[in-house]
Amino acid sequence: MKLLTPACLTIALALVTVPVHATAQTPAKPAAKPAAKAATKSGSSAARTIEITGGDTMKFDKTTIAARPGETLHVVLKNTGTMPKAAAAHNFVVLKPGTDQVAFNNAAFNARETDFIPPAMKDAVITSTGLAGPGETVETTFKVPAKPGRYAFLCTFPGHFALGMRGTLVVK
Ligand SMILES: [Cu+2]
Repeated sequence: MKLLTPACLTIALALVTVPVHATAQTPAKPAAKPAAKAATKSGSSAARTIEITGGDTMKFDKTTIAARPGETLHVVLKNTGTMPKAAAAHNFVVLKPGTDQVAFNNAAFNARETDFIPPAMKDAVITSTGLAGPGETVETTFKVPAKPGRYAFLCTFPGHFALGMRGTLVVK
């Protein structure tokens, strides 16, 4: 569903131009995508890479990620959509079991300064990425909990959880 004509979109993009956060996990050059996979990080932990996408339909392409207890996952989220970053960016957030997902999302609505991770509930986060605008990729490397179970993952951009942008990390 396209809400904006291409012309509007261009203008919106020009107006928006959200600076790319210079987090350690975001490439320094927003325009140039790394041609090849980033060189293995020093100390190369045996992280298993999971690629996941999210687009303008506000859904992840994977709703289940299976993992072994305690393994290291490298989740790479690509935003395949075209909507301006301020209107629809995506992130990947894994929550601890027992977290009230609705409450978390309600709190996230007002947490734009912290990429929609509500500071008051950050202890509920197992891992999270930054926000990916159209065509951008964000990633996170984390240790899967040792305890088998089902861990919710979601996008905390306002409205996306309600539209179904969520899934389950199944640890067994
Ligand atoms: Cu999203």
